[in-house]
Amino acid sequence: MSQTRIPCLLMRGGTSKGAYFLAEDLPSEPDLRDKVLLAAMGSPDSRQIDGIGGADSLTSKVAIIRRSERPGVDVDYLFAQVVVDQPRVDYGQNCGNILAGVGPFALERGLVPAQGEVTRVRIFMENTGQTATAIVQTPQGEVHYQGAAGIDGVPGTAAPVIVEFDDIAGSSCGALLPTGNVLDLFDGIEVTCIDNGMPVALMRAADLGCTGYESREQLEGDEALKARIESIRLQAGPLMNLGDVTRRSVPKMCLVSEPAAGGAINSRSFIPHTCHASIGVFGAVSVASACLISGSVAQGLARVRPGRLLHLSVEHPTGEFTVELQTDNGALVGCGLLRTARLLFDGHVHVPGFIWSGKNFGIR
Ligand code: NQM
Repeated sequence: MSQTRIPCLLMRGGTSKGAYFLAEDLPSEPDLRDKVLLAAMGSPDSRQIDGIGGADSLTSKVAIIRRSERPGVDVDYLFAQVVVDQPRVDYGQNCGNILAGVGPFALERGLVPAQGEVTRVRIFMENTGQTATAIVQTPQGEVHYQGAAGIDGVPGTAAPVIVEFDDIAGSSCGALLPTGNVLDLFDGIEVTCIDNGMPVALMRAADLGCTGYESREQLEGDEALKARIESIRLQAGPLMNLGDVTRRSVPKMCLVSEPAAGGAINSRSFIPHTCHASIGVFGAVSVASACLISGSVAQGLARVRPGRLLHLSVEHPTGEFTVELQTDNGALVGCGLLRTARLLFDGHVHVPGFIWSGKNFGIR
């Protein structure tokens, strides 16, 4: 046999899609593992024609999961962004959408037993060193995928996966406001740099000559705008403690404007070079958090009712994303959100044997 068969579940997690692996089914050596992931997804190639990736950064994602040895944690989850058109796998960011499939995967693979109507799965997120709890529907002792929960950006409805976070401030940058300022000035544009789960640089859409309500395609096609945003990103990255971000997928860049559909704020996010079809999970948490920070570019535009438990609707190109924020004396103390996930395919992905001959070459 000239190919190596690797057990893999293909799952939709929130508004993303990815390949989910048990860590033990992949090579343990990181460089070899990256070669295997690139081959599995079909990168580098803008069409990913020779792999199972979907030729879009939102569908070229991988979750690597193992049983955890940490106290009070069920599984460790490492997120890998397989770059579509470059031979590169990026571990420098987390993904909250793919996270939504980690609880179901852990149950499917027997890493966690079903506990009743719902099962709480404690997940250590290796990319940022933080912990989340996913609440998965498990009536009759198995994962239930059908249900009535809808999320914008995904057709139809499915079973809810509630995800709760302990404390995700400064996940990658070390502080909620990593530059030490609420506002920074780059190329004459006021920017709020924030990290509540995801490093994001927020700008007022109007300051960049946009309405903020443009379609993804319109923004994608505006090369001059993208160049201005990239210039700001390259300056913001080092000040956010991310170092040189030329080849990194963070910080995400987000244009904000007043809500247009009854939400708290309107957004268009670049992740970082293409415009998101909706908005990333942690990206939305960071944008919602900025709405509460006095003097931020978001606060002046946002409509937020005061309270300790807030539901902030972040509008995006295909609808909205509601983030639950818990506050205490004005400080953020926790957050949660609703996602759905669905198992799409359970099988083996095949990679050429010359890339990796596998642990049990040809016998799985
Ligand atoms: O922000 C896209 C996505 C993401 C990441 C990206 C995400 C998050 O929509 O937590 O979910 O920002 O590259 O999957």
